[in-house]
Amino acid sequence: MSTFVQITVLMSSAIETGFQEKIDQDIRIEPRDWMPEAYRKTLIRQISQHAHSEIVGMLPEANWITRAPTLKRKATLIAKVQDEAGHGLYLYSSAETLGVSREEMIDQLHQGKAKYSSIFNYPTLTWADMGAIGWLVDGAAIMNQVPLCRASYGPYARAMVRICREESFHQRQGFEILLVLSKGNEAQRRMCQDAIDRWWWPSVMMFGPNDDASPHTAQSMRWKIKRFTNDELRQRFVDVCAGQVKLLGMHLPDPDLVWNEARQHYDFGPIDWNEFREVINGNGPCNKERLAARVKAHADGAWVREAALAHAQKNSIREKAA
Ligand code: BYC
Repeated sequence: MSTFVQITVLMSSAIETGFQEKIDQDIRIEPRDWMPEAYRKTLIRQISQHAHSEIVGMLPEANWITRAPTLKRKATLIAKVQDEAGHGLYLYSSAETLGVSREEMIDQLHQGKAKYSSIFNYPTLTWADMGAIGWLVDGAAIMNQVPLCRASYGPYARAMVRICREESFHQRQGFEILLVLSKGNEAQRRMCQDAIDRWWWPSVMMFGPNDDASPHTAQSMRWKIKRFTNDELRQRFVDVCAGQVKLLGMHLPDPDLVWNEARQHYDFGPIDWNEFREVINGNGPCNKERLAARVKAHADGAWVREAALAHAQKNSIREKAA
């Protein structure tokens, strides 16, 4: 090895060590800082998948805007769906600071090359599903996303602060929908339990594969992108929900759910990983429908993007002329 190559190798390993030291000292990494290529790629993968999840996640709930039972419920649901759009936009902007364009990310989603959360490939069959999504899906999202407010990459962590505040409102509005149904008549109580039965296991799966089957967790923990493992967060979620479901007078659909005094946690039954794999590989109940709806919405919105661009160009010409 020539002296020049030796010096280059030594320098790059010193830079990489310096990077990890910054992470270890909880110093945020910002867009202009040096970062290993694999760190950048991991962030683009995770943040873009997260952004796609927010945008695709608008679809199951938007389905119920016209059928919400009261004007107040309708206004709240519209606001919630609008919030998800905002979350998607902060996250796309955050990923763009890593050198990927929004068009590239959206193309990958539309071509079926990018993942989005498994949970949004399930149908919303009744009004109670709006409650179950708020309580369980947003509840799982909060459990996963509060630690992301301390992620090592600045733009991602800062986007997550606002997102988490809004998610906690979403979670409460969902729980309140179920609380009202749980105090209603027999049919309403059945609807409430049925929604919990259908959304429970898919929500438990949202945290991703078990730690020993998760290819990315160990490195993402070293880089402090993730602060807790998939299984740690899943366990916290089960523990919280097992308590909250009692307030509804309902039950979680898991005969193996039992408090374990020694562990100080709830034990729970086996997860159907086969179902999870099918859903993330495009074969869930609604994958095709969701992607087709996104592609259509993007095509239908082309004129809005073109008009906004033309308007901005016209304004900038006027400003320069003034
Ligand atoms: N669905 O090694 P792993 C929301 C993939 S938005 C689909 O553990 P990682 C909301 C994973 O991507 C909810 N795919 O990966 C919105 C990886 O595949 P690739 C979304 C999943 O990244 C609107 C492979 O499995 N939240 O809550 O270390 C309305 C191996 O997994 C899933 C976020 O995106 C899944 N559930 O950990 C209401 C949060 N799980 O990329 C609510 C940010 C795993 O190798 N993301 N995979 O092809 C994260 O925290 C992490 O990316 C995950 C996975 C915990 C999800």
